[in-house]
Amino acid sequence: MVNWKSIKKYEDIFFLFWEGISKIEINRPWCHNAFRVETVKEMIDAMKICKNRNDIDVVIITGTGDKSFCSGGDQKTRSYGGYLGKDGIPVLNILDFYKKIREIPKPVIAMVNGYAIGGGHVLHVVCDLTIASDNAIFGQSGPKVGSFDGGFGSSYLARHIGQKKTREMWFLCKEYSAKEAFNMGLINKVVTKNSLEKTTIKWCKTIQKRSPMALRMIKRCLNAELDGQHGLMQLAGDATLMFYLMEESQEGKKAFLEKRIPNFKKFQKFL
Ligand code: S0N
Repeated sequence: MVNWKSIKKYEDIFFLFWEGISKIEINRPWCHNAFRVETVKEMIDAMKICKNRNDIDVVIITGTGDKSFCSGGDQKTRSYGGYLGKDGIPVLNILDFYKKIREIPKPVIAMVNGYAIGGGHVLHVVCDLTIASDNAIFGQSGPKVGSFDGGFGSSYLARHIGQKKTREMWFLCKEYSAKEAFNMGLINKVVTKNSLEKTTIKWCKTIQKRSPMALRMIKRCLNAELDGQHGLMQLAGDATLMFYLMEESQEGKKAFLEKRIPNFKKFQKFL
């Protein structure tokens, strides 16, 4: 029995927690869980909390209801130069949220419960794993509504399903069933609508038995290949973290503070 408890109240999202698992749920079902500027700001804030809290092991992203995961940017708030927030400044802040998903050193699972369209499709692509219900529908709609995502939404997508299929998806704006998505390697698993959350929780529970540091490092290494210097910086940051945990690193700091020459000779040089 899963007993979700609210971590923090927001206007556009639910942010929930249960036994080391957090769930960020877009709650705008009247527009198929399209995100507006405020929705994205809230998701970024929630993701920061997920990163900082030691008792959160894994993050689920989903949408309210059983019709939609997310239908991308709210076209009703789109203006000249981006999406308009309450401050009236046009932005495309969803890109910052995609970066947060890549950067958090914990697994992020997209639990796709219906339409994953446009920026909503990119949202699941960027997540580490995707589990979908059998009524889920996947597609890119940019060229239909006058937009495109040349970042993760295309280059990373092509790493999953190949260049030809990615071009087909973008050029034709076709929609694909969960079964088709699974067969093209776009998602990890398809389950019935009723068992979607149960299966996702089961995957989370399995992940929770694994070494957090090993998961962190493997995520960083997989990202580094595509993320260039930024990916290397993140990987190097974690290598530094691991070095800080070693006695050899501690010796350097201690010697400096004790105003003596560090004795690095005593440490084994591994082959
Ligand atoms: C999801 C679809 C396929 C569902 O179709 P269905 O079942 O026929 O329902 P509808 O009657 O169409 O929808 C019901 C109500 O929901 C509203 N609605 C649906 N989607 C949106 C949306 N994205 N924004 C605002 N409203 C939405 C409908 O308008 C309707 O409301 P009412 O009843 O009041 O008329 C179908 O709805 C669909 O195709 N939706 C649009 C999907 C889409 O094109 N999304 C946007 C794609 N672009 C992005 O997401 C850009 C993302 C982004 O920010 C970005 C990121 C990186 C680089 C570039 C960009 C960029 O902006 O360009």
